[in-house]
Amino acid sequence: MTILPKLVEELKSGFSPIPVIDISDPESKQALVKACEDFGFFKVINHGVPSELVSVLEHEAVKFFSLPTSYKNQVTGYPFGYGNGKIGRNGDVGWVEYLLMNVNLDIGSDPLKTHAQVSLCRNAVLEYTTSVRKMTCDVLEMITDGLGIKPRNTLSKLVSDQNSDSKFRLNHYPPCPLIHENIDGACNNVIIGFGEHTDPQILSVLRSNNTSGFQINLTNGSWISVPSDPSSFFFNVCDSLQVLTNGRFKSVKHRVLTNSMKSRFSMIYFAGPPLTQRISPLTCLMNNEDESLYEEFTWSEYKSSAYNSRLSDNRLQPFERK
Ligand code: GA4
Repeated sequence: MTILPKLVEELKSGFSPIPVIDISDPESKQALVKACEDFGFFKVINHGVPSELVSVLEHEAVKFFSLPTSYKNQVTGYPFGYGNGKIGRNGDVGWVEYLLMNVNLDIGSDPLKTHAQVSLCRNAVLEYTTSVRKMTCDVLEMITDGLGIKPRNTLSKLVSDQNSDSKFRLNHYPPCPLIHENIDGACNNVIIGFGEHTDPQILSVLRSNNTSGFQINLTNGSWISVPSDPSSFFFNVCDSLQVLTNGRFKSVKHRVLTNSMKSRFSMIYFAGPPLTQRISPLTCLMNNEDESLYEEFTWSEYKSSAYNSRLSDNRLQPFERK
């Protein structure tokens, strides 16, 4: 056994290497920084988000996805609204249906506004995202403390700004009965729910029901499954936070595999900055001899570039300094 023998043994025994951070404990800040450096991913417990907000929203999501397709298809307004099978506009597909919306109702269109039957869902989203945004700001402030950056709202203010461009996504991965046959005749279920990608924003916050399928890519290139935990939140470091830390934090590649038996429901809050925000490495994190690895961009420029990319593209590459 040559490949990561310890990790393989640990995974077999049900152990998960994913960092678990108790954010009610101020001592967790160093562990948080380490998780962002080593994995770009961590699970948060003792988060303070009321479980009723989660269950009300999950209930509304299940109700929404069980509506007739003809109704769901009316919730349009690309890139927002309802989508089924297609991800983005550049040919990516997945075994998933979703509802994507702006968190801030003052920016862009609100695809749910005109759909009476789903306005309940919108109310649940507002209450949920308000609470999850607060948790996200707490996490960002613990991160700045852990990095020794002052003031402690250096990162959280990008997300709490009233013009912050944050998105929210409900995903439904229906059970996928398709079985793929390998060349040697062995069967395995390898249908992709949502293909591998990194998220463009600062942090994204995922909560799912008890159906597994989510995987992250480790820095050595291997994929590991993230055991589902409906009472916790999973945080991804996204591209913009990688740039703000000049590559010290890793924007984690992730994907979702389908399950042949059970539906997976997930809700993701994508914490983004205001459109006009300039993104470049924080000078307080740079030593004299350090050079910026990236050209400065505004969040609006990065988004335009992202929407012209394929899901699995390395979206930061065009912004890397030569
Ligand atoms: C990935 C993260 C979020 O889900 C998302 C996605 C967006 C979309 O589904 O509209 C993108 C994808 C995501 C990055 C590249 C482009 C845009 C699909 C796609 C192929 C809402 C986001 O902000 O970027």
